[in-house]
Amino acid sequence: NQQRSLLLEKSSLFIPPQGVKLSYGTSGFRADAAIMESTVYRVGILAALRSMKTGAVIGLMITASHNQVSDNGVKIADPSGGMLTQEWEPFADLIANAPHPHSLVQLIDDFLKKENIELEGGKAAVVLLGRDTRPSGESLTEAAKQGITSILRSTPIDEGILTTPQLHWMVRARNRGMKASESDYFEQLASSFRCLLDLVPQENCNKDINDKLIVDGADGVGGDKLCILKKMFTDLCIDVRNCGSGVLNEGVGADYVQKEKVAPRGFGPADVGIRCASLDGDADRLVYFIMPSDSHNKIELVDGDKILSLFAVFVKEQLSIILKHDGMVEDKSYQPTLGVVQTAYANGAATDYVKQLGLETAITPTGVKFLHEKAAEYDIGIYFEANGHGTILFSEPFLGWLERKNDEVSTKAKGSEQEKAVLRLLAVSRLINQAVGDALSGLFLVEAILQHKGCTIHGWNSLYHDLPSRQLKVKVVDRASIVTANAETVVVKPDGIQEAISAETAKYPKGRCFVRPSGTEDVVRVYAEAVTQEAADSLARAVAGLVN
Ligand code: NG1
Ligand code: ZN
Repeated sequence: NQQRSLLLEKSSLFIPPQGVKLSYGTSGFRADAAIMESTVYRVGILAALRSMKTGAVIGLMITASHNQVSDNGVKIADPSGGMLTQEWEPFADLIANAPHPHSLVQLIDDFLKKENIELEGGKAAVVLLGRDTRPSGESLTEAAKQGITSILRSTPIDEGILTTPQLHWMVRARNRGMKASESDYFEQLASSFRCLLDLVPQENCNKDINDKLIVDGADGVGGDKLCILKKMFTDLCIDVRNCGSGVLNEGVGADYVQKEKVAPRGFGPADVGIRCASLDGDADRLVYFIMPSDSHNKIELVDGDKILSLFAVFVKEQLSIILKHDGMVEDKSYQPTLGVVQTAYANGAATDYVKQLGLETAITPTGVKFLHEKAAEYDIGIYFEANGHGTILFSEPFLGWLERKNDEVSTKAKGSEQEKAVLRLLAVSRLINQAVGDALSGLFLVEAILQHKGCTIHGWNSLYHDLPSRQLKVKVVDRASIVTANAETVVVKPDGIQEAISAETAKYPKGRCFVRPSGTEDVVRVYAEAVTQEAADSLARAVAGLVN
């Protein structure tokens, strides 16, 4: 039939290189850009099928985030704006690795039957495409379009260069019938940020929390977008560096800053003590840092755990103001749940801190999809990876309750603290990306909260003190031979390794250590924590020796 011959014809132009086997990891497919074309083409097909199956707009993002500039990757955004459902990941692996057009077409045929997807009669497919600034992005976008148009009645819409979270946001907004262009995104961020600034308590309005913020754009897409946002405010002092004139992610970016704990390129002694932040290559991660005066470029890292803690304190405060109306009586009619979700990479001190705030905490395996899913179980779910990927999710019932509260207080208690708290949380729900972690919206929320509290980065950083930690990467022959359990905190295969790790860890007071295969790089990651930096380093090295 027509569909079959279209697929055969087009896919014969995208034959996968021999001997390459890719898998849809924690963030889609990633590899050297030179071997990605056929994969991206096939993910284009998958995106079109996913759109038909769900009857909704699907997103396809071409990025390799914090990887080196010569790599590229591709991932799918589901109708909600979240990651592709895990149920389709095996199909993604199958078609990406199908050796020739006939096997590809057969796999697709079988899948269509299994999933009951009608290519004719159902809704036409729409796929939004975005890409980061990698030079390979343009031709890979072409391959994706070819994939999408290999399925009859499927339309690609090329949104050009975007941050990953922008694309996810657009998919979510479109599927909810909301305004969904890039300028709508900027407008929503700007207006909700402005709303939070207007609600800063009087006593903190003119407090000098350190007038300036310096942002490392990783020489990627985030810096450019931040420059656009920044222009929407006259009174914001943001100095954006590493905006694309240097090599993407080379000695710059949130991943580098967080893992190496050193300042990015372009930062020097003149920046000592100033509030600094770093985005990653596709702007879905954000960390802050301070350049101390006493060392070369060793920084004080204010990581995703600290961002999470700042958000948690603020949200908890505002929520309790709302629940305490008429003086001290708590509103017992509705008790929203507030939870914090982290991974094993969260610093032990951070987890202790949020527990001590009285918040429920949960640990999931690495990968946004796991954190996001868990956070969505709460009315307000705050999740962050230590590396700076995270957001705050608000449930629909909670937002409905907040809107009703807003109506109530705007007549009965105009100008009250309660009304302000309601307006603040509503603004947060509009500012912070509801689809996925977003460095830009996260940055504006951090800035708003610091203003609100009249708090400097130093004050924020001393919410708690990180336990010294070390992360190492180990090259192994086959990283898949390491199998973990309990949110990746124990190794169950190969036999004996966990016993050896535990024995090593026991030698260190307050020691904590785990290993897991990376989902984005061909390495095994080792994480160690202990009471001194020397101890954490030595534990990490010893355990790296065990897996090698
Ligand atoms: P892998 O390579 O699976 O460790 C890394 C990050 C994840 C996540 C993904 C996606 C660490 C230790 N791991 O995954 O948290 O952000 O990249 O970008 O930072
Ligand atoms: Zn990223």
